[in-house]
Amino acid sequence: MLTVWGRRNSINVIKVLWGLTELGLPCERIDAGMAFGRVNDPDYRALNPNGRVPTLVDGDYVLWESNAILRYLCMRHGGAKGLALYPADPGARASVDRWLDWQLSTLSPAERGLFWGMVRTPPEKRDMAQVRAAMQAAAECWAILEAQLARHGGPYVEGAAFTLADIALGAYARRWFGEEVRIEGMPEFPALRAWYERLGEHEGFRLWLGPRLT
Ligand SMILES: N[C@@H](CCC(=O)N[C@@H](CS)C(=O)NCC(=O)O)C(=O)O
Repeated sequence: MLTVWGRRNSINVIKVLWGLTELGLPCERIDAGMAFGRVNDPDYRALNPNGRVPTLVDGDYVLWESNAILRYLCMRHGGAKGLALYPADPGARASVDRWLDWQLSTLSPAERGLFWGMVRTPPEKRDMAQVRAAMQAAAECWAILEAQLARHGGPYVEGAAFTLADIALGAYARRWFGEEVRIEGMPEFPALRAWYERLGEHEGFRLWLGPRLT
């Protein structure tokens, strides 16, 4: 049995849960992080020295870093579905990897202040100048994906096939297009929006990203 440690409102946990749903893999989930605590307990730190979520436990094997977990699930347990999500061809695989790396290194730090400012900060404490700056930074990132989608016509990030790139970026797109985070001046991205709406066809998206963001 696979075990995922992590609260279900964490974007990095959600990516993993969506991946598991795509692959049809059952898991046990244990709440941890923020209000649930646990992440500073010695037994949890032994699993994940960062004290972050998610952590995957697969028998004796333990793994942290959500995108690494997604890759592992595809390679270890995914079979043909795993190869569709994370293709074997080196060029196709590296193209998916670059979006996973880009999500971690570029998109996530850029949009963090928008999500935290609008969803996890009470209105009276919001610094709207910071929120707007984060919105601009996130918009610059989304413009890159808009251009990619417009150039090849979709339907997915890497073209014809739905891959891990759609999961990792789709979870963040939920934070961009969601009503919880809408502020004035957000640019329209038509190709991005069409892709985002297509993600709603996926059960994993509906299950894990359908509920209100918290
Ligand atoms: N790069 C890591 C980031 C992990 C991370 O920062 N997770 C956040 C939740 S999205 C966390 O653990 N926050 C502290 C907490 O929940 O207590 C990954 O992708 O797994």
